[in-house]
Amino acid sequence: MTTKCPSGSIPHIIKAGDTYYKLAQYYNVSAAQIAAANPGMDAGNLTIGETLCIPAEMPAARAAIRGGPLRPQISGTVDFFDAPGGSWVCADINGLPPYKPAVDGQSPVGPHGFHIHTIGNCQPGNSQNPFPSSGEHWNPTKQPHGNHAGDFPVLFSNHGQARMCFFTDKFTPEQVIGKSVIIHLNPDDYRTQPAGNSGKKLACGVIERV
Ligand SMILES: [Cu+2]
Repeated sequence: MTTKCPSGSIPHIIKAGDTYYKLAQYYNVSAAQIAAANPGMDAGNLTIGETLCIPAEMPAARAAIRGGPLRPQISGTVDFFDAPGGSWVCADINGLPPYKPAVDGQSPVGPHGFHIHTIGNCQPGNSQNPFPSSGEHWNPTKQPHGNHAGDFPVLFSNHGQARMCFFTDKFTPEQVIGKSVIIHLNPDDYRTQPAGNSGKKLACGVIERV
């Protein structure tokens, strides 16, 4: 079933485990607002694949995320909403690799380093050097890594799926249009310079105006 949502609301395709409460947290609205905007829906019996209209502001910018040579099955979105004093950033990513603990001095696989890089070029490259054209971390204020404007919280996978929203006062959505969002293989330690020792690039998306 396809539903056209009124302007000023976001179509959300219902996935396993979705509840009005969880979606309210994810989209930064109230569960009551979601209920009011979807009068025909039974909140206690949501049907996977149907569309809910979320009465939230449309994102100002979005990166469509695609996996590269090391993990082609990754897909998803990172949305950037205008928020007072900065941006509200929401990631919804599928196809992440299974967690692997650190062994033999190698970094664990996941949770995943997650950053804005300077160049909006997601040319996949090869498995030795994925996404070679996406540039370094976006760091307009010349801060150490850990406090780059484009440093994000690590991305936690739940059997391949990650969903997270966070607030940052380090940029507005307008300021990051044309840059890229990168997901790395390994966790970000937020201290190794210049990139947190987060390993190879698994996925990339160019941030575009919505
Ligand atoms: Cu990065």
